[in-house]
Amino acid sequence: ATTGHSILQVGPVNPDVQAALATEFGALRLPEAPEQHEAFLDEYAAGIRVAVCSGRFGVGTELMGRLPELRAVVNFGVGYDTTDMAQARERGIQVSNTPDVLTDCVADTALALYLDVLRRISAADRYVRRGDWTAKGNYPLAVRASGKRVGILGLGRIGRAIAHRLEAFGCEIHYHNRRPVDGVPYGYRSSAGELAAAVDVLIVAAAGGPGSAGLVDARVLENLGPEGYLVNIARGTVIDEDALVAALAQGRLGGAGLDVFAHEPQVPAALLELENVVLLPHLGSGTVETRQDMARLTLENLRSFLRDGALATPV
Ligand code: 8YV
Repeated sequence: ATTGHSILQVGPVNPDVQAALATEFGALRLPEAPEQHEAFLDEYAAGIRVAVCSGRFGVGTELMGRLPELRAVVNFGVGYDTTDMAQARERGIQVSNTPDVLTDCVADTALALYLDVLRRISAADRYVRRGDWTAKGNYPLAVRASGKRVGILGLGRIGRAIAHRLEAFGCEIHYHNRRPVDGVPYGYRSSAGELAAAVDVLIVAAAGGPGSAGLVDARVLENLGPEGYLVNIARGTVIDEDALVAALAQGRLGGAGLDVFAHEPQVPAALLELENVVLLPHLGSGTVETRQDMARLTLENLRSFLRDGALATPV
């Protein structure tokens, strides 16, 4: 009763997970083309009890509404903002993610962006490759990265790992979170705007989803100012992307390091022109070791649910 068409793969997933789903679990796969969804769901929806998804492809409102027997959503990744959590809660559908195993790599990525955008590492690399070092001489001076005042927006597991790393750089850490966190030596600020006003660099590490959409708006960016920097390793939706692009294009923000965007894999064209912006293709957790751990944890959740009806790491 546990396999054979009761499991649905939604969107592309990690290759190890995909292989296990196909061979061990006989999972169905939602067709890639949206125009094929209706016919597919008419045929299979009634039997589906578990959905496995990842990244941009979650179990959204419409799809969840089409799966009357759905009992669990197993998400590869710590963020589950593409799954309709309100409906899941209402219908008693359990949801799991892959916390902890990716914390270090995502925090490392935040630090890489932090160092890159302040010290202009990627831009300087382009300078060398273009032959500008010989043609134009020394590269313009950058901004000191050690000892800065840094604001962490969202002091969860990843935010704390980022803060911990920045302590070693002699940074003064402030944070904003839905509620103050007990037992941390960092200064709490009661809003994103207040946090931005108090720091040189704002690092976004908040969960995505409806609760944080547009949290970093034009006002927050204004508080950060032309000497301020922004790093985002969370979700593109946490920032008003149009406001960010406008602020960067008009020099009202010092620079930005971005691993995530509002409409991935689309990156606003205006950003491609800017030397003070570092752009990454959502690779925060993207190392061999971490993706293996995430795959293992995803399958552990699936097996645990099929065996006991309980997920290993429910959200
Ligand atoms: C993605 C992530 O899940 O964990 C998250 O929330 O954003 C990433 O690890 C990964 O890119 C797979 O889509």
